[in-house]
Amino acid sequence: MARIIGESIPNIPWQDRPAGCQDVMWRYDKNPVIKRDLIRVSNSIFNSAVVTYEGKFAGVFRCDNRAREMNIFAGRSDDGYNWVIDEEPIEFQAVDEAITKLDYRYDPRVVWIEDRYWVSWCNGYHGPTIGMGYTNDFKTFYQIENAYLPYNRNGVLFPRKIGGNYLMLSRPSDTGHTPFGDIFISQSPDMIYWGKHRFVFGAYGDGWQSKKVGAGPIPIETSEGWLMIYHGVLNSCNGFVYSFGAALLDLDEPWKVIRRSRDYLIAPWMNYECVGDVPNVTFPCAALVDQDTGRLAVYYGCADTVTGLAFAYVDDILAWLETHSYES
Ligand code: BMA
Repeated sequence: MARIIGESIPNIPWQDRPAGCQDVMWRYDKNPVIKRDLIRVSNSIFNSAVVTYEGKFAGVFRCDNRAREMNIFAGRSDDGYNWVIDEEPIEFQAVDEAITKLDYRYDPRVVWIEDRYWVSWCNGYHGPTIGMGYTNDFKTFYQIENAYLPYNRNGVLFPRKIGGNYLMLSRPSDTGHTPFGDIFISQSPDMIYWGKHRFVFGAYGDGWQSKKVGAGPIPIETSEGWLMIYHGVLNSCNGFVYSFGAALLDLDEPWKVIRRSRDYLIAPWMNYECVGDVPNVTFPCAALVDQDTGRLAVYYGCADTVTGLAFAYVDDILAWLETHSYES
């Protein structure tokens, strides 16, 4: 069994693999776990980030409102299934109002590093770039400088420094729906100045990840390498189709790819993934991992409308990568 370097989450949301299911990852049988109208103002609640907080759970949620404005909201849960999400979006305290001026915010990720929860998201600043902030209590949030020049999306931090620097995956982008997209990694000594940009991997083949790829949840540290769950996009005759798979990155030099899945783990199959504001989208932004049992719970946006939950064992994904990778 691979060793997982993370936290013990005995109360992780979990259902055993259904009888007869041969898939590496399976869905929560009561999906969607978060419905589109959980709060009064929401049109949709989807690509969202969940972490452990004081023995329970908290998160930052993408809620588009009924004017279809994209923003991020804080929420809390005792069990990871039932959520209370604030009715008002996060209001960031900032060093400079030029930074907090709101165009839009979406697709948050959250990670505990050292002494605080860091939040990254796609931030509208003369086009999409990576917004950065932090909180300790999911009540007061502070915003710092954007990580990059526009245009960029899917900024995903590693949960610890590597080689003395913070590391972040991202996906250089454009102003629109981006018909391309490869994953890069950047380093920073202080979460403000980002450099040493390296290519990790790009769109590949003719299938589910042939148009573009982007990082998903915070990478999971294991004795075998960083387990990274990422989304891939197929450009079908009926538009983009978003699925997700997994890759294994080198522990010390995570721009070096050990394996990268040939098959997807989850693709839009269920009605709530195929029908919604944007059909055929499964878009993971968060994962809880229990280091003691290897249980993994992934939160993913479904059809840009609701949030789903899916389960797997980290060891099963690592074993599956050995037989279902492009490198194998
Ligand atoms: C991407 C992002 C995601 C969204 C996806 C599908 O470019 O905008 O927020 O889920 O498209 O619409």
